[in-house]
Amino acid sequence: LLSKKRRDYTPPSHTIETVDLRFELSPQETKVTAVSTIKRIDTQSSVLFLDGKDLCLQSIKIDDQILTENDDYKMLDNGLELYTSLATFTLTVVNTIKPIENTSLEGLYYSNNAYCSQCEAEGFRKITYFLDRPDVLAIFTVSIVSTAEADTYLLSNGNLITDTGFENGERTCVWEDPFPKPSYLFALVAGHFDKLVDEFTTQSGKKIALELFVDEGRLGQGQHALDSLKKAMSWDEQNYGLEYDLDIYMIVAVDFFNMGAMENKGLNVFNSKFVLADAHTATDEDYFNVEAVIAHEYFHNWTGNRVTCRDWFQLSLKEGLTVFRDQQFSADMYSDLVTRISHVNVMRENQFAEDAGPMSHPIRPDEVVEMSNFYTVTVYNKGAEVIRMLHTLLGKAGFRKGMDEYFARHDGQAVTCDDFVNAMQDANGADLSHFKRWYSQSGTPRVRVEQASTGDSQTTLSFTQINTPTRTQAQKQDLYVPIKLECFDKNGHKVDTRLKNDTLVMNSASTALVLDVPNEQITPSLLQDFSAPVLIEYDYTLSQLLIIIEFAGNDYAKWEASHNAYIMLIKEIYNAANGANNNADMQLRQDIEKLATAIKNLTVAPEVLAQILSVPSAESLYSQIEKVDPIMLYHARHKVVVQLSNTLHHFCIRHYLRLSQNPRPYAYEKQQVNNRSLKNTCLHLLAHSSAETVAPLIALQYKNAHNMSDRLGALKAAQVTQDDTFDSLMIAFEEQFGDDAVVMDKWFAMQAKSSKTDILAHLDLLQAHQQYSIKNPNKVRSLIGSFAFYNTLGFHQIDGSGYKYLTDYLITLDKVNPQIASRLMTPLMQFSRYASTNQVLIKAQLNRLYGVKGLSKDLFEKISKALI
Ligand code: B3K
Ligand code: ZN
Repeated sequence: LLSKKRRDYTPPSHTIETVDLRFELSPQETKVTAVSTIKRIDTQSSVLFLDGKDLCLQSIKIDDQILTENDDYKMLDNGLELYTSLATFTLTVVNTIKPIENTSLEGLYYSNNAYCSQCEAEGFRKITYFLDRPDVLAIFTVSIVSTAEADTYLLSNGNLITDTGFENGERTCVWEDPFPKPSYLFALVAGHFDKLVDEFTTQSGKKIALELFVDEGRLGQGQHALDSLKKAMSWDEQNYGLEYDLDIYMIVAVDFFNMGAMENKGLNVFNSKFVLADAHTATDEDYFNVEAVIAHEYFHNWTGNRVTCRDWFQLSLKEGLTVFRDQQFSADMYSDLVTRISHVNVMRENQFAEDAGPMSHPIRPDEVVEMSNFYTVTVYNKGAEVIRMLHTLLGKAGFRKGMDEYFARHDGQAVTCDDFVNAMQDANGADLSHFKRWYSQSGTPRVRVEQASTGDSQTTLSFTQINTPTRTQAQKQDLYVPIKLECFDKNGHKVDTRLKNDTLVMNSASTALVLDVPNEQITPSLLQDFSAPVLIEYDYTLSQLLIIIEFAGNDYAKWEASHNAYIMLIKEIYNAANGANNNADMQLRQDIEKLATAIKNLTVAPEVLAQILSVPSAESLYSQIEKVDPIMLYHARHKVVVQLSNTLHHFCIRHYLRLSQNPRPYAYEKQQVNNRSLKNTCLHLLAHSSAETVAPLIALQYKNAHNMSDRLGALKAAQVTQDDTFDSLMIAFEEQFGDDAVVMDKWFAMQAKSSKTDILAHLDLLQAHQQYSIKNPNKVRSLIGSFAFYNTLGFHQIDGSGYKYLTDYLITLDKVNPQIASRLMTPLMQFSRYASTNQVLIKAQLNRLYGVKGLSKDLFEKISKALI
């Protein structure tokens, strides 16, 4: 399979200055006419290559001359080659496409009675022949013609300049986007929607019309999205001085969408999951996510659209930066700590795994077969961590100066990650050449921290980076690693480290820190706030972790220490199950007792306590144990949770009852969210205890729930108890929400995570459910995705039937939607972290998949990497 390499970049031979697109819509066959004004850039060039895929060409013209195949142009597998030496010309291409047959949801597709487009990264070539690359920026004018009166909205980017209304059997709307943009930012949506309108006045006094389009009957679920948009708009003005630039901002919510949302200029398309929210149907977490994704797409208007990527290897230029910006925004809107913890968990559960597996790549990849495969946690989340380190190193004001410089230099351009770092560097007079290695190096650095006496009264902490070779990079370099830390003495007093901002900056492979306190008294709290995307290796004792929990001045450090304590205990039980320690159970009881006492003594905010009471997921533990047996790890973790639950029973009951009293009408506001979070964390933990008092509490909470957070909280707790309550609540849930597609995704996910022994037969039944469709990515992710990613006992069955089930599904799904199939493959990709029995079983399935004829590029790229 042909791969593209970053180092092979060449500028385009031609550029397209303007394009007039005309769509004559029909689900079966839509006619597309593209009239482009083209300018030759490379004066040597007599060939223009245009990308095209799954298109039916009708005619092609240069200026007024109709071209003939083979003489004037040649059809190739992936586009067409046009022979011309003209310096400027007008190209007219007419072709047809079949939206209704497009189940890949890339290009223009028709689903739920509406047309919708998705062009990033390389989907525009499925609409017309074009220079479908991000460094060709054109001014788009789009005419949409519909003969269906039911299509109440015909939308595209920019401003509506003509609407003929429905007359003589058709209607035409014309849109003009004054900002030159690459083809991946083009969008078209047409169909019937309900519309919610609002308004925003920018800091310079310009009025912007805000329009939100949702399925009929769902207007009541749209206000939170619009409110979030307004918050994001003012946040970007206040924090980065960035204002919106068109007169109108439209968001459309659709049920069939491959990812979360898409930042098309002036016309965002959203997965309805990230728009629709009301108390009845959305949890606090859903509210949080809607706000974050709305903000993310809005922030792209500057970081992505006004300044875009030169080529797709530079994807992190816009994604890492925009994720960092949305993380900052979420932290400001809600809670710094909880926001940070949720993003750190993503790094540890998903990104570290990706970076240790066959798909490991730098945040700026060097080689790509299918670009869709590189919208990864590495490019997005590790990319954001790299930006965060820049922010740490340059400080808030320095970072802002760099951003200002970046826009001053590059507004309206398609640029590279280097251009971004150079702007940061020059604006601050800094030397970031060493820092730039983060863009080229893959893998998670480990930082080994050792502590030793220096004389009688001093301690040396030595820090050593270990950068292990990955599949594509045998040689690794040391990186620039900022490590935020505090040290405590045996009384919990903070030791003076003489570090600026409590941050030790490693700018070589190893470094040391000398402290004026004897060795046996020192407890370091390392990598506070997850100041770098690295793994820390330091052998804590439980007493040290308890000191941090008790004395650390910041909540992140307390959470991290409790997290490390859980990991330590789970590992001990896991190893004991291997026969290493017969006293393990007794030891666990004693240790949990100590940990529980420390937790009970804390005086922290409810959301902090909720985090501290949350035992790390099994997934985040995989990177902690070599060749892990997932089922054994599951049981070890479960044992720790049960012990914690029994030990903290009264404590949790007390909090639970206190927080359950006199609920106020639901609002998504800090205090309520934080209290609900602690309440439901307590209930979930209580569900693990052997006390019989818990089941009635769960049932009662479900019955009285007046919002989705409490309802789902009860349901999740019921799932832990594994009794009949769970099944009956699930039936009640389905009766109540059966016709709400977004809510039913929660139900499918709960079903998929069930520990029923006949889970595979159960999954078959669920696939036959009337709400389920293999064509709907949300459904596939909820059911098959939740099973493969989170149902440890079901997926890792020792006869390999879980792996086989997923593989069978992938074979079918790949023909429907390769992008979703490729995402769903992830659990198989990470086989090398499991015990050899599991590895053999997974590899057998990968081999089977490899043998399937006509596999998509998406799957093929991943399997070949996994099997090499
Ligand atoms: N830029 C889009 C992602 C497009 C994915 C294409 N396979 C959404 C986002 O990151 O905002
Ligand atoms: Zn993005």
